[in-house]
Amino acid sequence: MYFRNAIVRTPGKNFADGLTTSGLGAPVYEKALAQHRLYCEALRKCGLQLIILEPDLRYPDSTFIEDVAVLTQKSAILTNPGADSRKGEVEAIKGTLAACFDQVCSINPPGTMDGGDICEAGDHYFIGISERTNEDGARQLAALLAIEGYTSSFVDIHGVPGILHLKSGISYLGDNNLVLIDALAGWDAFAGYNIIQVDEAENYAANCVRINDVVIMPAGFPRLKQSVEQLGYPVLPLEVSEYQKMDGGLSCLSLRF
Ligand code: CIR
Repeated sequence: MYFRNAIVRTPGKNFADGLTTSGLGAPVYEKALAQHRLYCEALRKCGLQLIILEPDLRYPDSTFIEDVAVLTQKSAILTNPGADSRKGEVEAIKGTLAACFDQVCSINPPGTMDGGDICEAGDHYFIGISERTNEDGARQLAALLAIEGYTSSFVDIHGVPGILHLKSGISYLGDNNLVLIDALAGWDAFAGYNIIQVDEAENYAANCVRINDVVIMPAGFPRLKQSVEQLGYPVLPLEVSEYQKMDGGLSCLSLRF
């Protein structure tokens, strides 16, 4: 998929009040802002035009904008985030997405979904079933995707330690290449792909993003960087330590289309 645009939301000064289980300590706001600026710069370097939304202090997690929508070639699908404190983020992004997409639909209760559970792999979508995305939400998304001609499969990640969302442990790079953490490697769900297995010590980097010709990846994970470079993708490492402290990965900081 070729991307031209991305939507991001600058973190608010109460960013540290968001949800986290990482135990890595509180993020430093000034550092988070600086990392966000560099993230935006990296997206621009990859050829994207940015829509930068203002911080929304009502929702400390709203910088993790990927969780509120699933974007396809034809439509924006608003999610219903699994965490109560994040549900209002959807209303806050609706207008922006309606201005960008002719077709906007929704995942409705009792279905829940975080965009971080949805991994696009060409014409196929892996839909993670997690603490945030339930089966009802997954079925709704599968039906919407089928109308657009996409296939999908469910991947239940309950019981996979250390990952909040499916995409915390998997990234599709294109060309049949799938980055996977150890705990997911060998699963039938991913048979037939060229698997790039992540060393356990580098699990956080499994959430990387191919944007046009480049793969952006958290800085500080040299083995995965090398494996991805060996496949022929230039890697752009980015420092995202303050987002890791809040359980967030690289992908969740933008909606790309
Ligand atoms: C949350 O727990 O919802 C946020 N603190 C982190 C969300 C990260 N989202 C993502 O990786 N897709």
